[in-house]
Amino acid sequence: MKNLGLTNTLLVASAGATLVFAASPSHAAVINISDFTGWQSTGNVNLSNEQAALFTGDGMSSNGVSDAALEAFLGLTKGTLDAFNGQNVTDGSAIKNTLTVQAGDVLTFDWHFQAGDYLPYNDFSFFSVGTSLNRLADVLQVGNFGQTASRTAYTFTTGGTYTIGFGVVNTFDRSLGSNLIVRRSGGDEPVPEPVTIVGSLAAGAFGVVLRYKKKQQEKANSDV
Ligand SMILES: [Ca+2]
Ligand SMILES: [Ca+2]
Repeated sequence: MKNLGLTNTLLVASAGATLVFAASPSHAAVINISDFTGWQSTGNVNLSNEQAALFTGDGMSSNGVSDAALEAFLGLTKGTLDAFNGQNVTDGSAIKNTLTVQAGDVLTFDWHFQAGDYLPYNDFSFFSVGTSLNRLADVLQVGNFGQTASRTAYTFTTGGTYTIGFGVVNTFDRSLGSNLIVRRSGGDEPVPEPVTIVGSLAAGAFGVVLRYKKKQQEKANSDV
């Protein structure tokens, strides 16, 4: 992203959501998400100015919504998530907003995926642009109970108005939830915060044995 002054920044408010367009000298613009409070959500989601935190169901305290409900919410054809994953997606959470762009515009965001499950339960996180799905990370990539953080820049090849969505889902069953955090790109805070990493690793180390046992007990009740 170009380092431009405020005079070059156009603030566009749409349906309560704020997206910052930092105009570059060329035609294309870099689009940062500056506030998540105006985004629509379904499932178990926490929205703030700085970030959106999305959680799958976990069979205990967290409730997601069905994959069919997620597809309807995001404007995806029914069955898209199962087909995309090649495995049965069961539940999850999602957020969405509408964005009008020109060809060449770039949407940037930081994200962090925490897998709370192990293979073959390939929980995954994604973002959608219109009806196209893009994988962010899954258990297969980060390993059992693993995590990863990255920055994604998506270039729109065609101008228009798009529904932009983010989601995280369970695969095969609805237990051992995973989560996705999305943040505006270019913020001062690292993604994820060091304290969060330490806490997650500690919790993972202590929880792994219990989680395997728990899953074996639940296997007979697994959702399909
Ligand atoms: Ca399914
Ligand atoms: Ca899971």
